[in-house]
Amino acid sequence: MAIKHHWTKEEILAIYNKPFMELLYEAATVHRKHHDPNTVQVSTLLSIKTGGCPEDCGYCPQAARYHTDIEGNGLMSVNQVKAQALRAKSAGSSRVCMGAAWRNVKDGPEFDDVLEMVRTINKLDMEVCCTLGMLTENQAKRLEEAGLYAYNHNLDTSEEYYKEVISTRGYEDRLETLGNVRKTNVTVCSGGIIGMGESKEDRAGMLVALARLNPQPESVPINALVPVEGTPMEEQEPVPIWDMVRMVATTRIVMPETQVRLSAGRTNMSREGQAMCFFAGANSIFAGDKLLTTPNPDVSEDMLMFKDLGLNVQKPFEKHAQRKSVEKEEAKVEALGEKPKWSRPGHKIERNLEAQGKKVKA
Ligand code: SAM
Ligand code: DTB
Ligand code: SF4
Repeated sequence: MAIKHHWTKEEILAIYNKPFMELLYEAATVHRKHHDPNTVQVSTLLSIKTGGCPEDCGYCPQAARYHTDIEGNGLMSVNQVKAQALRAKSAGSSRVCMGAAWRNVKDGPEFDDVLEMVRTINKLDMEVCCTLGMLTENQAKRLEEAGLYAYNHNLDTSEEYYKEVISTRGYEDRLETLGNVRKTNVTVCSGGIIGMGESKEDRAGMLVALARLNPQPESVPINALVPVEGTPMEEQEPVPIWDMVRMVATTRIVMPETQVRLSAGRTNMSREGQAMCFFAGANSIFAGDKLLTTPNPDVSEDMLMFKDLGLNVQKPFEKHAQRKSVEKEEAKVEALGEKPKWSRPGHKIERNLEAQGKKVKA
């Protein structure tokens, strides 16, 4: 089935504003067509470099200019990271996402260490994701060579509202990094935050920007703002669960193949609220008692919730394996001289065909 990219803000807003039950039903229907509704991916976050960031993101406790209580650290060692990854694996995680409070990646010994961390986690048979700020094309390539599976770089909100939240970089900078990641085989993880004082139009605007990417991001994290004392957003009201479910459902409908991740903010959600999010199409969570610097539900509580809901934990590289079988199908169709219907320009499928010496049709 062809993926629609040319969504308008009005179309997405109309979906977001549907009567709740209709929205839920429609999203659940799309979800079932594209995913196993009883499987959820579990990722673990690891803050490999905490605090002291020069950026001014209004939501972020790690920005040096805000006076928050977090304890800043230098870059973790490869051994520390390996130990944490093993802990995450034994707790059931299939992916480790390493976050650094950097504006952008700088070539040098610290980046070399991060590349070694990527190689090390890869050897543990886990998916590795990084979120390190802005990247050049060459840095994206080096991460790819080290075996990076995904790069997280959020658009966070609409282009219009972005200026209200961050002044030290622009939307274009974010899109440029996403473009650099897309030049490699590393999958793209990009989403945003709700509850920062943005309008519904801004929420729809962010989804337009993400859905128009071609290919759409392989994963989209939906965060509810965790208001942290000392940041400009410390007094924001908590996100109503209905808004979270609407946002997840709308994301699912406009990006049907994407893995939608219920990200920050789960400590404020009931199990019933989270169950509605899973029904509406969320199929990934961050597990572990800490996100990057703020609390997250207890892993044992999460596993109990999975048991009660009959949810299974996705195995590492399972989605990748699915993509591989699509590649095989494409290669077969290509061999017959037809243009594959699901071919995505510039996507790894086409590059793989090229690598196999097969012609990719325009
Ligand atoms: N420095 C890198 C960057 O900005 O891309 C990577 C780390 S940054 C902490 C990753 C993401 O965490 C942000 O894009 C934002 O979506 C999310 N985040 C940060 N603080 C948050 C908060 N208080 N509540 C919810 N999400 C938050
Ligand atoms: C994402 O979208 N959410 C995660 C991950 N990507 C890096 C980070 C959430 C951070 C929440 C605030 C904190 O713990 O510092
Ligand atoms: Fe720095 Fe990332 Fe936090 Fe912004 S979100 S202040 S770039 S760590």
